[in-house]
Amino acid sequence: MKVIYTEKQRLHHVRFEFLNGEATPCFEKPERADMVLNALNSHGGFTMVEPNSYGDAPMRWVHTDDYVDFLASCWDQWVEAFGDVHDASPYCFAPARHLRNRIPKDIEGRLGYYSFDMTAAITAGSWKAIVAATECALTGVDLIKQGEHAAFALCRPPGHHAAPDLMGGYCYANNAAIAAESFIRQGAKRVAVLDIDYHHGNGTQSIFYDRSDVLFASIHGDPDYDYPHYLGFADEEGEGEGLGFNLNLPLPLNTTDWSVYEPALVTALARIAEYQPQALIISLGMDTFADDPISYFKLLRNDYTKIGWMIGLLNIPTLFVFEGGYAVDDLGHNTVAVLDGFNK
Ligand code: Q9C
Ligand code: ZN
Repeated sequence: MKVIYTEKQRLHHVRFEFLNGEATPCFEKPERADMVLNALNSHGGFTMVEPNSYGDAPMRWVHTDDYVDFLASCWDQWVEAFGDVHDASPYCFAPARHLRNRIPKDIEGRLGYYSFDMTAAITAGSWKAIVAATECALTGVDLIKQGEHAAFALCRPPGHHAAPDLMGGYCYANNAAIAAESFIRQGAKRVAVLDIDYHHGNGTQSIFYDRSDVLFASIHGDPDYDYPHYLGFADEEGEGEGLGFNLNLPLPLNTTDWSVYEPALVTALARIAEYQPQALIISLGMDTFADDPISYFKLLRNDYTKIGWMIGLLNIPTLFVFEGGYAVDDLGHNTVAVLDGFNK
């Protein structure tokens, strides 16, 4: 299987995030990709390829122009205002109730306008890495269009929390959504996105909520008790044309081991099989692992082999797009287990 990765993604490295009120080194860090690369190389059977160049035009398929322009210019505006000592981080938010939904002129106002939380700061190299991550996903689509049955886009930063004009949850550009849209623009009538990150893929859901040509299915920790808190409930089924094409399967924290996870996966895969997509995108978050430091499911290494195997049984051209996963010691081997299971 081909793996698309570029070192340019290392340029994005946020220093701190707030966890339980404390400034903590950011969990989403370049070493995550290193661990996956190491495991892929020591396992063998994977070929690393560099992404093609696509620029930021594909980002504008699913994100608004003003948001993409903001991402591209944010760091320079921040440096002009405050220097380059600290990461550009919002503290005040437009989506809050009782406030006006208008785009302010100053950088702090704009950061808050385009953010829904404080976990997506911007650093000097972020923009280049954000573009590079989308290019990894887009290259994966094109490899599949050229005849590969599957590919793995090792994207950083991740993307599934990024909505049309909002960053958050370590995500800026929605790599999986851009890949889905690329399949559609190259002629696919139906594309499915299966999101198995521990956190609900609120951004992907929002992007495709009123569309029937992209089915979104997500298995995740119950948002009544965990991030992203305000989306991802079972009664969100799509709207308009998209009604019936959004499937959320929230599961309980702490008690979700394989015995609870497997039936949800069977439900999601059955819905995807019924939909008969021409391409499948897996938002591959590995934070469902028992030892993940910020998540509460109890999946184990061999469960990942079963997940990959079950996805492979659908026999649909499949692009894996890397999302979350923060237990760095096991992250690489767990990721390889999914891909290995898929290949069995
Ligand atoms: N106490 C991804 O996995 N912080 N983003 C949660 C819960 C934000 C996760 C803290 C988690 C974002 C791509
Ligand atoms: Zn996650």
